[in-house]
Amino acid sequence: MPEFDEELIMRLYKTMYTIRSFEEKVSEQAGMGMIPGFMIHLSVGQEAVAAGVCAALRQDDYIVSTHRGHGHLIAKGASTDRMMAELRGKETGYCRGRGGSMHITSVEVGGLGANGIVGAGLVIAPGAALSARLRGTDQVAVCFFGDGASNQGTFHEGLNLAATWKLPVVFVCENNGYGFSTPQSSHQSIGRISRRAEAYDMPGITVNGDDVLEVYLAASWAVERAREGAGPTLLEAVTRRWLGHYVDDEDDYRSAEEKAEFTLHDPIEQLERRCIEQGLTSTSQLERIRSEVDEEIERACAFAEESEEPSPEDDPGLIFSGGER
Ligand SMILES: Cc1ncc(C[n+]2csc(CCOP(=O)(O)OP(=O)(O)O)c2C)c(N)n1
Ligand SMILES: [Mg+2]
Repeated sequence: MPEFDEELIMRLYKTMYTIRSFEEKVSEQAGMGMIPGFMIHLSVGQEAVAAGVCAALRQDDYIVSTHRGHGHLIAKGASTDRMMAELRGKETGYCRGRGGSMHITSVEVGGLGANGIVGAGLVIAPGAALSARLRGTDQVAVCFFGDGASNQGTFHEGLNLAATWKLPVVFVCENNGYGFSTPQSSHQSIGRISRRAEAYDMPGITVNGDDVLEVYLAASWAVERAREGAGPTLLEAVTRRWLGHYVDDEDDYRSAEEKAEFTLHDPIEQLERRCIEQGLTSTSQLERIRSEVDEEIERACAFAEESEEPSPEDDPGLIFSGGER
């Protein structure tokens, strides 16, 4: 069982705070019309899931993300400057400005893509895991998906195949209680999605997705199990999406009282309190991490701002069609 040493806790804290700081900046810039498109999905409030799960992974392990994927990629080690450039549609972005928020990825850190198709990753991750087995490596593939996605056919296909072939996959359900505006109680008859694991004879675990240490412990167990060849796990992390479904969503389907509750469960503040109470760190050390991260995000914004727009002559559509449209 992994130990919670100070280095690990500070790393988890820094990752969560980087995701928060990055996305708050994205929200601000989207509001100013600086980010092309309106389909920008933020994960503010859900940072502990990405941070806790990815801390249990190696650089060469895979993650398959969702439409709400900035946090997953940051937690897996992507650089915030190239991410910010991608969101701004610049040539220096991870996908040379062609992917944007919903299709961003970095293969170098094991990212197999964000995806606009809800539930698509549930069949991509078993494929990545199968490739690892066929190549004789011990890589693991993590699939992030939402509560809404757990009703897609791909959920059942992906879990069934992964369990039957004992593939090294960890299925991580970020249960934020909503599929867009539909509350979980209106889109499925069960409360705990992890119970569905029973149907595929794999372990199903539900954790408090606001508690990064709990997420990390459960993910470490599932990743180790997958790596040793014991097969997949369904890990459900119960969490909260603080903001609208996407940046322009008015979010009028949730009451003011419900929204006010969210911040009481802030995963970053919870870890801060725990660290101070247990004497693991000092307030000034945490402040130092936050100001370093804020500076990093400012540099990322400047990098994106100064980067070139993609050139029309270099349009991949033109290249693939030999210059003809
Ligand atoms: C196959 C498919 N169906 C519907 C949509 C429209 N859509 C986009 S996000 C979303 C809700 C997804 O909910 P969930 O899986 O819980 O993820 P969350 O947004 O809560 O992170 C829907 C229905 C889509 N993009 N793809
Ligand atoms: Mg959801």
